[in-house]
This record gives sequence, structure tokens and C-alpha cells, in this order.
Amino acid sequence: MRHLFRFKNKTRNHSNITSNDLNIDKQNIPEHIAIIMDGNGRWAKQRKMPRIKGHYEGMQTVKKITRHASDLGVKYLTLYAFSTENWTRPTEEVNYLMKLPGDFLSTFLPELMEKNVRVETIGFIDALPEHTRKAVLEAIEKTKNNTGLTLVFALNYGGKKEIVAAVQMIADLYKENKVTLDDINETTFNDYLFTKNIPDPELLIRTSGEQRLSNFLIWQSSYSEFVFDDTLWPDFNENNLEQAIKTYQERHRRFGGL
Ligand code: V0D
Repeated sequence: MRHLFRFKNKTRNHSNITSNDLNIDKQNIPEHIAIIMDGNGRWAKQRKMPRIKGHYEGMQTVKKITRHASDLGVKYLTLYAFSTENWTRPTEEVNYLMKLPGDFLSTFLPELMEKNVRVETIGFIDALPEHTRKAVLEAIEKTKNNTGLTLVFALNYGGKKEIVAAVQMIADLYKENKVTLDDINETTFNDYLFTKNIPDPELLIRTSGEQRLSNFLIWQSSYSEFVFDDTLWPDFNENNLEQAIKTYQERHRRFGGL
């Protein structure tokens, strides 16, 4: 009956909200995790706060999850920050969102450097306001030699538009006799996507209970495991990330390291 008293010792019980006993397999962490960070507006609404407060808290969650993904040895973390459809939101909200990259980087770049994180983007970034593009390009430049986690922000990104742009590039080359029909296959098509240097995500997470892909990585996620979590993005934490990885591992067992 000795086991009944095992946890009576108070010195053993310093639990905090981020500790867990999920026991994820550290040898089978997905190389690439993609996340649809949904529920920021709803989080704010529940607290009778303006939507932008939800976006601000969502940005703090990005820092927390980046830190943890890096610590777990994830190689690529792709975050859906702004879609090509998000321009239809109120001007005030869009203007606020466009300040977040600058805000994020002025507060978090030292830690990104310390953690050896490389920043990248996918999406039509030429259409972003000058100040936003400048902040992002500066972060990409400053972190380009880092060799740890690659943190990919999807900014003004849409999967259908990405594919159409790829088709246009290929059609253009075809017109100039620079590619033949035989040159076009699934592998070469990849080279015209924003993600050309990034492996496909093994795990795609969407928060806040919605269970749709919403035009995110539609080509790249054809074989991804989808994990849906009811947590609103500002409340998403290290535990939720590990739970999603655990779910992925339960679907993707490795037998004897094979
Ligand atoms: C709002 C929740 C970080 C989702 C997260 C421009 C919506 C917070 C960035 C960011 C956004 C982007 C590029 C970069 C560094 C940081 C960000 C946007 C929205 C849209 F180089 N959070 N974040 N960008 N939100």
C-alpha cells in the first residue's frame, strides 16, 4: 500500500499549468507542424473586449508556442497569420493586424536569435503595407543563418491563389519554350509554390473547434494528420501542443524505430 502515499510528499507536487504527463515520444516529433490560429475574436468577445485585444493575446501565444516547438525539436512551424480573405475585415482591425509583425519582432527577436530560430514567410507579401513588409524582411534577413526551428508566417496567403500563381508561372515558361509538358509533374510543380523549400506538414492543427481547412496549405496538406482542438488560440498552451502531438503519434505509431 506504499504507493498510496507516493504523492503525499508536498515537495513532489510543484505542478503548474504547463506541466503534463502526456509522455510524448521525443523520437517521433513531427518535423513540420502547421497551425490555423483560430478563436482570437471569440476570446475577446467572451470578455467584452475589442477584437484587437484577442489578436494581441494571440500574438503572445505565438511566442509561447514557438518557444515550446523549438524546445521539442520541431524543424518547421507554419502559422496562418493573415489570409488573402482577411482584407475584408474592418479597416481598423486590418490596420492593427499589420502592426503585429513589427511588435512581435521588436519584443521577440533577441529570443529568436538565442533559440537559433529562422523566420520565413509564405504568401503575397508585396501587397502588405510598407512598414509591415519592412519588419518582416528585416527579421528574415537577421535570422537567415539560424539553423534551428524555421518559423514560417503565412501572410496574405491563400492556397487556391498560390496554385493559380504557380500555374501562371509555368504557363509563362511554356509559352517561351522553357518547359515541356513532360517537365510538369507533382515534384516539379512544388518548385512554383511558396513552400518550395519546406517539407509538407505531417500535422495540421486548428484551434477553436472549427473543422475546416479554409484555404490553408491545400496542396501541401494532402497527407497531413488533422487535429482539431476546441481551445481558443489565446488560451492554447504547451499542453495543448503536446496533446496534438500525442494524437498524431497515436495515429502514427512507430514500431522499433521503423
Ligand atoms: C493575429 C493570432 C505574429 C492570429 C496571432 C499580419 C492573428 C497574432 C505575427 C507575425 C498575428 C507575423 C510575421 C512576423 C512576425 C510576427 C502576426 C499577423 C497577425 C498578421 F515576421 N502574430 N501575428 N501577424 N496575430
